[in-house]
Amino acid sequence: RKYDPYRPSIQTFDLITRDASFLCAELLPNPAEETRKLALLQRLSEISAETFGDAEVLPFGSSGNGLALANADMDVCVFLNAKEGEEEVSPAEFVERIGDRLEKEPDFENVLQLRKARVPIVKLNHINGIACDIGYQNDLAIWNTRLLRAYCKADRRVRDIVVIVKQWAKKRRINNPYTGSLSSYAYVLLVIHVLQRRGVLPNLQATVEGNGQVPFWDCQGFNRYFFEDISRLSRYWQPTPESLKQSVGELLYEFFRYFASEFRYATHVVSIRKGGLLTKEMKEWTKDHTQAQADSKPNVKNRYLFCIEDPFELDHNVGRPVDRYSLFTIRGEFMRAAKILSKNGDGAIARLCVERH
Ligand code: 3AT
Ligand code: MG
Repeated sequence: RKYDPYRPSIQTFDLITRDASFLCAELLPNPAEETRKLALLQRLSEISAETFGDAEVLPFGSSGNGLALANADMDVCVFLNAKEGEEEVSPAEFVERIGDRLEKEPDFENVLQLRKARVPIVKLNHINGIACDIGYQNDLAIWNTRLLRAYCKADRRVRDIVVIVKQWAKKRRINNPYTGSLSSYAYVLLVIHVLQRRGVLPNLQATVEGNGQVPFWDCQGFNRYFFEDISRLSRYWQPTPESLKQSVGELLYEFFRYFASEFRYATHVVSIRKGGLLTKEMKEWTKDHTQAQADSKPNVKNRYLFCIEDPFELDHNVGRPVDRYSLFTIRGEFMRAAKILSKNGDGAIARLCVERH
């Protein structure tokens, strides 16, 4: 580990840990909200079945991985089982049919069909107060949700750290891929990366039983294998003794310090699949380029300023939305956060998450 002259004392870390745990308790959704989400899921399952016949509706993102803040959107994905001889429903057609149907239902509001998006979805609000995005046949999203959930189960500190980082990113306005910053999904990958480096988390995609060969479990051409049965993880992997002593406060500080001053943005790629760093050259992620999409969808600009490899879709940079300007802002926020946590533990978590205007 790099020598750090600003590293705060154990007492400071303890204060940060205490406040982080209070804030987490405040930010997590209450049981009533969980119940409303389940009811909405049930409702969407019925409507999908009535519209398409054989359909399955699965939650993904934070509603599926246990990392939701209160009032978070719910992401769901619909899977259709086409009968033999039946034509498959295209994403655009799916969005149109389910969107038209939902518009007629009295308990749904603001139904918006995004048919031409790179990933077509329907956005809506349910009158029980939950906002929801409905996607279609996105197997990889289900698998990356399960991977994140497994990491979350592997160590109890993960959830608290992620919740604080998400709250910080939202309040500091650097949690919007549409305006050049990062998705929550990206921040979770960054947290896992730092915890892997610190020996707190294993690399579940390299953890195998038996003879040590990583199997290939195909999902849309990518390997979706990972060690998922966390109750049996201790047979194959142990956290380092040092990592067991680190508090949430210390690990939060480490997270911000790492991306403020250790990570080399110009050359490195964060890869939780490798359990460490890759270089942009190894991945040939050196030149920005515009990628044409099928059927008149808008082109996407691939940028490689902040490189975060998706754990399954290896050619996908989850940091793609980041441009020169937003990178400057995000790095500035990492520095601000590390500085706040290195000073005075008391009240640091509140200062960390002060709203930026
Ligand atoms: P919030 O609680 O909504 O802030 P979340 O955990 O639901 O956080 P996102 O809304 O960012 O996270 O993403 C929802 C899911 O969509 C997570 C992941 O399965 C998928 N996803 C999001 N962004 C990407 C991406 N850039 N690449 C691949 N999958 C993504
Ligand atoms: Mg979400």
